[in-house]
Amino acid sequence: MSNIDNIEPPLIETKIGSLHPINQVKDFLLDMLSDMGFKEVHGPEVESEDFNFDMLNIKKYHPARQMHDTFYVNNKSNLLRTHTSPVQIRSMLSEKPPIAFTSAGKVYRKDDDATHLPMFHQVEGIYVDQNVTFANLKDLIHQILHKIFRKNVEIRFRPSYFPFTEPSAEVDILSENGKWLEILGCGIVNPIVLKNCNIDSEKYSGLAFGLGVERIAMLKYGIDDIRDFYRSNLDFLGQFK
Ligand code: 2NL
Repeated sequence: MSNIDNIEPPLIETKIGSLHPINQVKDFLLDMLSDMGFKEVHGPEVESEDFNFDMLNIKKYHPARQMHDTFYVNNKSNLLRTHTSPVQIRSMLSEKPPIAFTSAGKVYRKDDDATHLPMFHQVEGIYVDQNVTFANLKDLIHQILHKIFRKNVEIRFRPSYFPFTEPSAEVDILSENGKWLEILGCGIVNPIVLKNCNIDSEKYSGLAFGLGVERIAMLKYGIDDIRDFYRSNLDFLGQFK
């Protein structure tokens, strides 16, 4: 009586996964920068103090060096990178200008609240050539932000300070409710950093920028708690398919 043809497998509901929203935004940024001629470079997440700090003109007693910001391993000689800049430093030591690099990935800082996490993702870019000016930087940042947000989004450059750029600026966008929101940091590469990489700072100049991927994703999708990205809640993550 039994016939093998009558046997059917049980119906199993399958859920199709998708790329995490942070990786979607990261890949979007890297693809856009790749189209503009930036080459992605890679490096380690465990760094030396030298590449993470000294080479970037962050001197021994700079506040960013204090133990409360940085996760040290092996009693202080190594650390978890606090930004992706050391990847670009390594690449500048092995390739001569003109260069245009992007570096992206996880970075670590001792932070933990609704807008800061001990691990977040950064995308950085650096371009070093003859006659690179602040006008080139402004133009590039405008192009980037118009691609990420509305075509005519309003942007403002605010003077700021980073040890590795001079001059430095933070860039804000005007949100729908009329508030200025900080979106990225940038500047002209400090000649000290070029010299540290054996690049002639009389002949060459550079522009650089760095942005937080979680921050861009929060602004793009209107999310106000950064921790939502890492709760592994499939109802939340499923919205970004
Ligand atoms: C921020 C600001 C920034 C850079 C990153 C950079 C890298 C090298 C040399 C000089 Cl190798 N500068 N990167 C420059 C300015 C700002 O990031 O707020 N990031 C989340």
